[in-house]
Amino acid sequence: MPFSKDFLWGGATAANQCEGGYNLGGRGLANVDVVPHGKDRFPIITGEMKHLDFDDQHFYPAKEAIDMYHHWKEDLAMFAEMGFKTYRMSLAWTRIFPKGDETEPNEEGLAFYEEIFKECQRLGIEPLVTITHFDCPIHLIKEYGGWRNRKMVDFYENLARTIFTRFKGLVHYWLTFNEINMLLHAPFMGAGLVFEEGENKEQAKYLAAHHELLASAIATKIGHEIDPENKIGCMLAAGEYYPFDCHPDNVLEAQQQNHDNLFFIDVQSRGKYPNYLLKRLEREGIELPIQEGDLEILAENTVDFVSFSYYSSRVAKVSDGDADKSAGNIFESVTNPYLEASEWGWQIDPQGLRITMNSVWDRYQKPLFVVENGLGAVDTPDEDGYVADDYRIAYMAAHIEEMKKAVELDGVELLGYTSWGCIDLVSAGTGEMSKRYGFIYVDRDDFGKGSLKRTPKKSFAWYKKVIATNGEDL
Ligand code: BGP
Repeated sequence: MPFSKDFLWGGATAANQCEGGYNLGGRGLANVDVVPHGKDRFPIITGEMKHLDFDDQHFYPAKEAIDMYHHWKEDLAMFAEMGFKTYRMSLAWTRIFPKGDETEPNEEGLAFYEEIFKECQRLGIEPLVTITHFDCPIHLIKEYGGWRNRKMVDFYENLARTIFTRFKGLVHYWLTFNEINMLLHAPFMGAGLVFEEGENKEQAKYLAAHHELLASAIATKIGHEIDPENKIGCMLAAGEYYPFDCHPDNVLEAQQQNHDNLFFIDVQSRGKYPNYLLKRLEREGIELPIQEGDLEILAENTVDFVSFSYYSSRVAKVSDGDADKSAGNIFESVTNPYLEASEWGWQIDPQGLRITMNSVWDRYQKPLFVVENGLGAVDTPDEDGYVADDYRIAYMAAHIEEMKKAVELDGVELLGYTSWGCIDLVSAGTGEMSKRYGFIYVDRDDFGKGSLKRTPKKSFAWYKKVIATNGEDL
């Protein structure tokens, strides 16, 4: 049997994509609340367009999302019915610190999550909690400029200390930042950055990167001090870059693009900035805002495990200006002619999961955790609301099969697997509801219409069987 008996099967969500209740329970506004659906979404999430408030011209899907704020108990019951051993979710920072810079937390927000964790415990589901998933209080963006400001480290530390203390014994698995490398591609989502006219954008991103890495290390330290049982991980938007062909230029290009993604994890897992990054930043005249003592903090507080999302591999080619491009997780890549693609143009490469797992394992020699993987597809329910999503089952079975090989044939150490969007939720990239990932259909459309009724899809029963057989029966 490739997977250990305590292998953590489950599913993943993020507060901003499912919770809703944006103005309830004393919650403050967050960056993700004001990101609309539609054509302005992309310039906003990349920090190119300033949009920090609601207006009448846009629809804001995160405001209500799938209203998990009111449906969480029913949703957890369905996850338990599938046999989930773990449930990955994130905290809305603004439920706990509505503005972000308060010293005292909002009790209502803490109580909300405490109830969820207690219910998880009752159901035998181990929560896996992402402290920040594309989430930053809007007040911290307006007042401090987001993560380019070092004060963010203190605010995050306060958040981390508060939650580690309050949820001690209820939560044992933590991720500090979702897809930390996404900061370079979606800086408003990843770091609350909105670029000023004429600002050196690369410089701003690396200021934010250092501050997040430092905050992550400090949180890891505090988490371990408060409860030595805590397992704290980093989280990478993974997907190996393949060279377009064996031309050494393309092989080198792939290596360099892999470096750009991996440097965050190098710091979090190995405890120091890699030379390749320091040399490049030096050549480009970009400075890291390292202060006395920072490097020691990074060195002394590395993560316990390395988690990642995997949707596709990527392809690197020098001077790829005229190459065919395929859509991907926020950023596009050169098209791989050997692969099919999803309806949203994301290429499908199950073997790439095995390849990626091997690379990450070889590099860090720490247990891995696949915390996102899945297929965003259009689902068409029949008159009873049932979706026969064989395409999703095929996608997941193929990926789990390759994951199995990585464990069984290659000896990669793996803690668990949480599929992305185990219940339909709002897409991070597009803001659509129609890009569905779930085992559970949620009746809601791209503009917020629908009853919010939950209905198991065909994949629900399939995943239940996968978990029951510990991945044997796919
Ligand atoms: C990752 C994010 C998730 C999720 C997923 C799918 O980048 O961590 O939040 O949304 O991608 O992307 P999308 O929702 O754009 O289909």
